[in-house]
Amino acid sequence: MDLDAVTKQSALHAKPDGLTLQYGTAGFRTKAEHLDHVMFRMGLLAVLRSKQTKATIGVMVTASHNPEEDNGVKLVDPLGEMLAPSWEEHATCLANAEEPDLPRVLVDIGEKAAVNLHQDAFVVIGRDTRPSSEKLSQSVIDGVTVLGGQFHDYGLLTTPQLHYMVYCRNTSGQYGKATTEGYYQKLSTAFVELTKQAFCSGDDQRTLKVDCANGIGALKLREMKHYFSQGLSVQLFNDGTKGKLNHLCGADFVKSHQKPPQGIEMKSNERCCSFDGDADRIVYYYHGADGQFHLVDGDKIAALISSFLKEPLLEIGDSLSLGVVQTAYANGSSTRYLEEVMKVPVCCTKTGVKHLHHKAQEFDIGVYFEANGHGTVLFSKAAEMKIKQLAKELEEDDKKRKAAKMLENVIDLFNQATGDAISDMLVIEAILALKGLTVQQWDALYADLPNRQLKVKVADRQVISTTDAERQAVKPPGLQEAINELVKKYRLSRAFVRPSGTEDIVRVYAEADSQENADSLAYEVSLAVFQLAGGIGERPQPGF
Ligand code: 16G
Ligand code: MG
Repeated sequence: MDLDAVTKQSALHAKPDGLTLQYGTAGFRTKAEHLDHVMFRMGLLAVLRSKQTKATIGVMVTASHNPEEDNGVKLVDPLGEMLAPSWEEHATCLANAEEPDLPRVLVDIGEKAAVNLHQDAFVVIGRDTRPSSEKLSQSVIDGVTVLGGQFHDYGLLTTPQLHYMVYCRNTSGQYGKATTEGYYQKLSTAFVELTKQAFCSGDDQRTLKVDCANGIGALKLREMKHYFSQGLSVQLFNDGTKGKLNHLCGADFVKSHQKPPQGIEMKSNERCCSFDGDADRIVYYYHGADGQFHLVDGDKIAALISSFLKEPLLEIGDSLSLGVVQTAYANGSSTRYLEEVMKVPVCCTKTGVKHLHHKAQEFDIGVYFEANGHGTVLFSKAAEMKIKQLAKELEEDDKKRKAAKMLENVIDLFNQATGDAISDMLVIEAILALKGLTVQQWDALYADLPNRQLKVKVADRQVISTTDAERQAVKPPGLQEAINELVKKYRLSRAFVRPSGTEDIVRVYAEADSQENADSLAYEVSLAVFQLAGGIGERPQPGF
């Protein structure tokens, strides 16, 4: 390592004194103007990680669903997965080192992680459409080059596309071609194959309105839609030509406000969906004939997909295990439906894709979705091989072979590297077409329990710590007991609190038998947090 060169270059990306940031749930995220040094340093870190793993590492510049003024960065590990936890710590140390300490911290990481500095390094970079992203990705490149790493800058990409590129490059192209063209082709081919047997129930069924959150999803879906236009026609809204990124639109807005985004025309019973700002989340929704808004969220996506998968899996023999992974935010009705009606095992993990992803790997086929629409289905290598073999060796008209073929296309259609709004959308559309289901019929799988999410400002959100997949607060003393007492007051109720991993706030979740009760419970729990966990600013108020 040429540490003098690092020091010189770093002076051009100097860290503001005293600023400390944490590698959070999905990397660093804050106001874009505070991130130049972090980007440069993540370029450095990506080189070390690449040398250590002897593989290509990805760096994505995005702040997902957060406001346009924010930005962020996360590293992608060799198999398209989130950065390993021990390296998150290195990332935090490196980002927070004061300028004079930078070389020492860099050497330290190299030693602790046993990095062979003579190894070559290769880093791929992608960015979203934020005005700040281009300059920030240049800072990443500066970091990569000063340590002698090679790089390929993909420019504008969705986050899942960058994960895909990393995965392709580290499996010598076996997973697919590491280009956007390769991505479009792989997914579209699987989609077209899968929907071949679909009963064509008129044009209405094959049209989908997509709110792209004024983000990167619009650009990529516009490029891609010609590849699958025979099977599905998508109409893009909030495509970035007018509105502001994530402003009053996008999956996060729709899910948290439980209302439609601005900028989309919805007729009753039309199927619509929203992506978030970097296109790794998707939620569906529609207006019922009664004019009411209906949200079809990540939990219902998981229910649709797992009920669809059960049939072909049974057909090929039931030796492959199927499981669903959720977080504490999963609606109680969805968990009950999966366990009691579908008879599928359900696990609960902490919030954040890496936790779900990890747990899903314990099954042959692991369906994981957060309620906010972030998720995918993972097939173990053994399951994939078994399915592919059956699809090849059985007789043409064998029912078992048809089931295996269908599963094979499903494997190809899911972005196995991470949750992906585009890939999930195509899977959902294929299932609806194959099953001849309308969005209302899908929504009717079960009825969501009314729920409410709130935020509480506290002086230090770390005073709250949780256990049992964030469903129980162990600190501060008395908080969990207070929550338990409040929950007892309502029917079918549940509530939990957790410090956000992406914002400086505490999140409160409550559900109950009616919206009014869910709202009251959420308010009362917020008040308990405010009182027991050092609330600041205005006290929580009742009513929404
Ligand atoms: C990040 C996570 C998302 C999670 C959210 C929770 C990834 C790629 N993204 O956006 O999965 O739902 O954080 O945010 O892991 P919170 O901690 O602020 O509630
Ligand atoms: Mg996102």
